[in-house]
Amino acid sequence: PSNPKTWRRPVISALELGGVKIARDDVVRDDPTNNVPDTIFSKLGLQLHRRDQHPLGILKNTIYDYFDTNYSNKFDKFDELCPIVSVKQNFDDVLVPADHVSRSYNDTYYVDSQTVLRCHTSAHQAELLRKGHTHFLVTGDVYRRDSIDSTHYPVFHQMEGFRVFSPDEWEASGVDGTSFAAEDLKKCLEGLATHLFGAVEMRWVDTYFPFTNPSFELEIYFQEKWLEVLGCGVTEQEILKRNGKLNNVAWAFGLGLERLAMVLFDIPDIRLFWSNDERFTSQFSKGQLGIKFKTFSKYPPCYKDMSFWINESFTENNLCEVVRGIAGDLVEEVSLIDNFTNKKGMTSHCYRIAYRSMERSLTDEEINGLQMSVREQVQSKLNVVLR
Ligand code: FA5
Ligand code: MG
Repeated sequence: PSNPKTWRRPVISALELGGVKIARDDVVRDDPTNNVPDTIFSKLGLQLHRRDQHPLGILKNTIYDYFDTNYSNKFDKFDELCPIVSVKQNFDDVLVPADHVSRSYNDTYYVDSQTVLRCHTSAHQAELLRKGHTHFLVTGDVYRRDSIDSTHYPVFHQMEGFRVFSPDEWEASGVDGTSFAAEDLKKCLEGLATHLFGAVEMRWVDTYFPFTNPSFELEIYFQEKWLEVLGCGVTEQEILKRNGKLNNVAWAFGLGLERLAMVLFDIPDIRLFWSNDERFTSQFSKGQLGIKFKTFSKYPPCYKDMSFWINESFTENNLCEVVRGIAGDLVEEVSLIDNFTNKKGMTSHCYRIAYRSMERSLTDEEINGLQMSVREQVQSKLNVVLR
């Protein structure tokens, strides 16, 4: 079929999330404060992390086992919290500054000016603290406008961990609460990494998050590279204070389930997690972490280049959204391959789009049809001038 519309999955008009019915029109709207496309709405409610035979579900259950065993079932587990949250939950409650880039329409999906698709599971920390939970794990789908390549997808999954300590737990140790929590956190996560990977090379990198201090990232050595798999740290006192835990200290972490699953199962491309192809889904079974994915023959990619003069409002995330809106999961990567500014101050970008299906070979006709639609929409929606 050369008409790109024909391979898009039909968009359903409503879905149920944690028992609540959500209409498409409540999430996708023709309204300047809404930037959620149908491609994203169609992912809401799929809950890959709740499928026991799916790599993400298998991984989630294995992490649950680690916490159940080492903390005698003390961690409360949540994996059905609604991904549609308020700006307050997603940003304010975790002290994200008012001018932080992550709040922009370019980075986050807004349902309306006060409501977003959560961009991290940290959005649930405050409410769970207020409800009195002191040890918890939150697993869920998270949404980010982002570039396109084999390890980035606009929907992925995180697991948040949170542990509150009371004064008697660190006072006896002779170190201050913050150092005590930081050390406990690192021990917990190193233990988890060993539980998942066996012996593996890992390293801690200092970083920054608005909601933790100190903050760290854990990297794992994989395919000759260091891969960032989680962020974590000692929770800012302000968050505890606001939510009824004035005299406590706490740690928190947020791990990327796809990143870990790609390493554990040898899954080469993040789009595969969304595949319904039996050659993918049939390779995994409940409780089995060790299985290595056998790639079905890789179909050849097809590259198309496109150059245009940009304007001030151009962003790569907007371009990627247009391309994904047309080609869906047939697009593997969008990369900037040339960039220059002429004497008049006009800037030209050349992007290379890699088209590849993981399930079949694409015909020239199909790809040309896609590329033609991409060119048309890039021009009409992004107001750039094709060269
Ligand atoms: C966060 O989202 C923080 N909320 C994590 C956190 C929680 C820190 C609690 C401290 C305390 P970050 O944006 O780095 O941080 O994402 C966390 C992890 O999600 C990353 O380490 C990575 O494994 C994964 N991740 C991030 N972006 C993507 C993406 N586009 N695709 C797949 N995985 C991603
Ligand atoms: Mg990070």
